[in-house]
Amino acid sequence: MMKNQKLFWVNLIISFFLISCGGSDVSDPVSKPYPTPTPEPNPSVTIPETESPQAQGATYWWNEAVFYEIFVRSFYDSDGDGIGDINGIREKLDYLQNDLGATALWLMPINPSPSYHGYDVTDYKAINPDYGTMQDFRSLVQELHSRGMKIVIDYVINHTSDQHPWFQSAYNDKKSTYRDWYIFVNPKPTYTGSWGQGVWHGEAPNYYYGVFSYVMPDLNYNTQAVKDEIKETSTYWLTEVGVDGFRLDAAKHLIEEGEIQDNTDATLTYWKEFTANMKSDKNDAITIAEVIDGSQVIVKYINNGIDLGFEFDLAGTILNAVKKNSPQALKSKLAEIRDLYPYHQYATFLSNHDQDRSYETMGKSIANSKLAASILLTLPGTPFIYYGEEIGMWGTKAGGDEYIRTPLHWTSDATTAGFTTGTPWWSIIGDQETKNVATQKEEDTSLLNTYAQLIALRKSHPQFTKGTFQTLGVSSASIYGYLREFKGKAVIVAHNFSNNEISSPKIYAKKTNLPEGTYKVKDFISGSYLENVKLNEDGGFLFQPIERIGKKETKVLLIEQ
Ligand SMILES: [Ca+2]
Ligand SMILES: [Ca+2]
Repeated sequence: MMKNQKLFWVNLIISFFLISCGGSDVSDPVSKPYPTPTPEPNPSVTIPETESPQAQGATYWWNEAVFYEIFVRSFYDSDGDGIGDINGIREKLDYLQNDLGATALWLMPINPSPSYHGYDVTDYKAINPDYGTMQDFRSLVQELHSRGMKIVIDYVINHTSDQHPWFQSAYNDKKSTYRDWYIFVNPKPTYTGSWGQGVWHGEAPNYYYGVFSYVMPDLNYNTQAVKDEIKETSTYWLTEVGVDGFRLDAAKHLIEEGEIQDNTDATLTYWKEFTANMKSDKNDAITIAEVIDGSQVIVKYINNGIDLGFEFDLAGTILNAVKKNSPQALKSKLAEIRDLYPYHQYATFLSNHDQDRSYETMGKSIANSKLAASILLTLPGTPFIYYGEEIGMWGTKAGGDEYIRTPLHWTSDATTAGFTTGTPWWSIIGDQETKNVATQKEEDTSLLNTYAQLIALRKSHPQFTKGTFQTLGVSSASIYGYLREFKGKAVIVAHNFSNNEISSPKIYAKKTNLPEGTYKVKDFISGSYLENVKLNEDGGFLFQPIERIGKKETKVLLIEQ
């Protein structure tokens, strides 16, 4: 007792001393004052070259959009048959718009199809009866538009289903008017497709071409009637149903030139014609191409009328960089992309319905998932979020693609996850106790609320959507810092890729587009103002705005005069 009493008094005296001294020597790092900022480039410090400010370019509505990719079968079931449907999407629009903040939807195929995924269509102008009716879809489009949201549908026109009446007629009747809508040959050629797959299917004398599968015969775009039909179909969806554009499935496989089957000149020419027709139907309609290829190839499509292409290499690079705790590869990939594409004209994402879920790829780490989301939502380009990514759903393709397309977890319910009142079409994948919308909505620091916060930040600051991008110098190789600037307002984003906390990083730029002067610095997350930063006549600066950046943490600093 005596000893404890003595300790009490010692502590009290120390506490009093520290309080009266302003706590400057307290070992608790939380109360440590910020290091003395260096207000302007210090001549004694050699500042390494940093990237020059980017020039501003034209942007479009989709540059301000945040897209959400929906597999309708797995999103939400409105009628208890265990299959997600169009009315289910309508019921969840408050979640998408208000809780998450998405502004546009991409629906995976909604046309009738014999497969569960729908990437083999049997009627291009109808709705899959599993998902509802055309009236349901029209109501969804109407409601989205009344909310100021956009909708894009998957347009799967490289091939049809082998069950499509066109193909049935063409295969069974050599004299069919649909015979030249497909590619029939006899004898069977010996060459294979670009990944070694067999591309010739059927039996003599009806060998036919199908780049993906015998159940997906390719349409023959050397036949004018096919082009006319597909053009008329796109006009129907744009002008009569009112969709805002198309995600173009398998865009690089459209027209073969003999054994050259991918990315042919004829394919590029076709898209140029297709997009021109589309814009004459609806001038702000968007096309987003799925070209699974390198950036150098994707950009050819952008230069031939397509609005956006999914940046597959960038997606992989973001996930790898986060997993490997180093931003270096991401820095060079982003520099390449910015040089290659028209200003900001690319679609960014982490993973889609054809890839292992991003949470899985990054080692099932919520910290990694938050960092990846922070990168995705602060970069230029148009971000796409794959349903379930925002709550950390897992799943790999190893057992089949169904495992990356399982029902979305709305609640923690063990058998339905709140997806249906019936039996879900595919089992709940698990982890729904915490990886569900209802639970994560209630937790301020959940992955869902991290997405929501970043989306809100992006939408309220045009620096992110329309602003320039400039890599900053940072005193640690584990931190990736960049400046996004628009009309004299800027944001500094700093991501710590390492698994260690980093103290007092220096952040600098030799030159920026910002005018000389003193700027306020606000930490977006905490809402508090830090020390001001002074910019020299070149807009250059060197400062130490933050005392520390936690492991895998992102700091967002708003810089305003
Ligand atoms: Ca249903
Ligand atoms: Ca083709």
